[in-house]
Amino acid sequence: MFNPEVLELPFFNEGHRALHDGLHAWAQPRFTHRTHTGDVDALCQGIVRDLGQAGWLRYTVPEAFGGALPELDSRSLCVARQALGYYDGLADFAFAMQGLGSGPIALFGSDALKRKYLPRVATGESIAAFALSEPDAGSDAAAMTTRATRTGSVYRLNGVKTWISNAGIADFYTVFARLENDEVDGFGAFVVDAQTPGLRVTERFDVCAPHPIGTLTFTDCEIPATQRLANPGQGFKVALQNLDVFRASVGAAALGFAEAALDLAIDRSAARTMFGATLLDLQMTQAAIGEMSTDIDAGALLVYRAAWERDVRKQRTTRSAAMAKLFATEAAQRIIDRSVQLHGGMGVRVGEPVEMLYREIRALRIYEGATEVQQVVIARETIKNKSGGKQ
Ligand code: COS
Repeated sequence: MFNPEVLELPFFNEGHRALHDGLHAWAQPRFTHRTHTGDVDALCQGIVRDLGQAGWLRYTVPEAFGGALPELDSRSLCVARQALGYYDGLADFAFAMQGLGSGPIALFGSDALKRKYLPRVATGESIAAFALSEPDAGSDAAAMTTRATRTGSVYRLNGVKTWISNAGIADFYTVFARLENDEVDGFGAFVVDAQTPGLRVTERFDVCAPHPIGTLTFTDCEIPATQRLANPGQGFKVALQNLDVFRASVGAAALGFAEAALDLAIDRSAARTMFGATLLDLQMTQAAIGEMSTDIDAGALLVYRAAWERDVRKQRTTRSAAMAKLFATEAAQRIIDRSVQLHGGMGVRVGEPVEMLYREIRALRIYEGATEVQQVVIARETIKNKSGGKQ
């Protein structure tokens, strides 16, 4: 469970502590075994509805549009994802996607777009999605080929987006495309309603920790210019600034997964007898637990530094958010793998919570910028800082 001493650090205020306590109390009885059976779309829609009704999704939008706090608060997003991740990967996913999908509107939308979309995201009546990746443009996001061709006050979208979480259940998608025939070159960002003619979900596929995901195809899909976020040409920045906010929260979810794995490892080791003692009595086990615990605290410090810098210092957090995601997700993978090892055969038995964690953690090292992308981002920022911003 979340080390309560972390919450006493100066990164946090009473609101964060109350959010942490309230969300743990809410989630604990609901998500008991990490696994779900049944249709993943219906499960996810149900979790969004429940999160909305309980008021937790209000942390994904600003107060003026139905949210809990005046602005998107990175520490609250991280506290919430860490708490939900502790109990259930799908619950974390459902919460996170409301934020990632609507974040570009909260950060860059006109007041009219904010009024139109955000209140229903906060109540869970509307499901959001973020559509950046393409079959040939994942890590290299600027290689995207989806086009938005302008004719007067209308854009026509053509192209394919894939790896789109919530594809098929989302009510709207924030979509990024290369501009054509516009006042400037570069990229645009658009809010596209799921029912817009010319937008189809052309593929659905399964991933190792099930959640709704698939491919979207845009064929002469007409979008009024009023659905554009920011000025023409600013689309790439919209995507990357949104990712700067949510990358730290991916690290927070990984921390929640890792804490669950550590607790399971301790419980299992204490219960398991071998060589005339418990597994927990063996120093080899204690060495593992010492490292797991240290990695979790180190990850928490990086995650909450990034979130605090954004909330309090109001500064761009590209470097610290990349470090938080890189370290916390890689550490969580190591921690969960060790927990599986301490479980022995039980660790690979399908349906065991630790086996589910092993599947849940894997995608976090890939989505919202793979580990290797974070390494490049950190290196670039570090080199730039060293040369006094002259690079
Ligand atoms: N915030 C705001 N603007 C940013 C930014 C950030 N964090 N990072 C870069 N930019 C701006 C740059 O300043 C530059 O602007 P100008 O053209 O005005 O100078 C522009 O964006 C392009 O930046 P850059 O040259 O660094 O882009 P690259 O194509 O070299 O690559 C990476 C940037 C690799 C970092 C980017 O493509 C990336 O993050 N890829 C991963 C994408 C991802 O996370 N995919 C998962 C999808 S969500 S599941």
